[in-house]
Amino acid sequence: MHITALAGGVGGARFIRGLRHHLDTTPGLEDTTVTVIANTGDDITLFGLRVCPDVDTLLYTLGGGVHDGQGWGRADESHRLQGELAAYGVEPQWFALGDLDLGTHIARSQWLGQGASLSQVTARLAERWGLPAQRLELLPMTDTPVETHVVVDEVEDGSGRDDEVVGERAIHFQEWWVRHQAAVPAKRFVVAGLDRAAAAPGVLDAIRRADVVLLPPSNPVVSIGIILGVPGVRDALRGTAAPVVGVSPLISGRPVRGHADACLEAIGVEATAAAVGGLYEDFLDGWLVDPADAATTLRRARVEAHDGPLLMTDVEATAGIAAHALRIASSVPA
Ligand code: FO1
Repeated sequence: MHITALAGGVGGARFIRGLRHHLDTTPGLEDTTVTVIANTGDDITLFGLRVCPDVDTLLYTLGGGVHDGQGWGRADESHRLQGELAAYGVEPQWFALGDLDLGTHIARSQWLGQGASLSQVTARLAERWGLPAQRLELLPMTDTPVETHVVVDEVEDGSGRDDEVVGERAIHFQEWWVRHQAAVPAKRFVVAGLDRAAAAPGVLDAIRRADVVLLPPSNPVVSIGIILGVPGVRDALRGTAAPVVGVSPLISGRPVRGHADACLEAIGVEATAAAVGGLYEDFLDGWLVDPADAATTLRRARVEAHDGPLLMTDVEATAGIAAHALRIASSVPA
């Protein structure tokens, strides 16, 4: 069997780790191959280095090197180099880049500079993290450089209380997400380069050839939503013979971590499991929500809603969620 999943950062990576654990511990499913299509809208160039946060979160989580408490970055990390940059007053300092993590960004940037594509670079990084041996393929959604930017109000540098709005400005997604913790209202998201991006090699095929397509509980706006914006992806999802099953990223209207509610507010969508499912309803066959949201999820014409515990407390619990999503997929009429 071949499973294809669209994934963003921390939630997506943890879900894929649980999925792989379920497959590896279920007789008959061990040989299942999994293709993960990763969001690259979070990517940022810092200090001349190309940083791909969602790809790296997937690499480290699936490869066993992630800082589990954070969900991103490396375990046993140090920040000596960042300290040197701070001593020199090099900006920005609001994005923590650890010494081990910088190894990934230097390797990626060197290979990109030598003409390798992001897909080729990602495959080389995945090799080191042992993903092929786990029958896991990690594809960036596109090889075209794209970046999500957030449009916010530009205010007069006043006292801070009654600042007068004098316009708008776009800041990089990471500045909004990390430096401002999404506390500055996002007026809209703009993904530079997405309209002329081509799906990376293998991405559309992985959707069309899949036996099952899964949407992990990733951010529906800035992760899944960005992947859906790659030309051809949404059409492939609508056209695939495979059942498409998603897992709600909200429990009782709240994201377990991150700022999905702030992102949904920015696009005028209510922060409910039903509303998020509605964002995917043109291709979704099944939608798994937490029991807390079971009553509020409207049964859409063609989307079967199911409920089950969605808190990914550990790998076993996450494996159970993945198993439930696969059961839903197998119950979808061909
Ligand atoms: N998230 C933070 O909240 N603070 C950070 O300083 C930070 C640094 C960072 C460095 C590399 C990386 O791959 C991810 C990093 N993240 C950090 C997480 C990142 O902002 C988010 O995981 C994704 O971009 C959104 O899913």
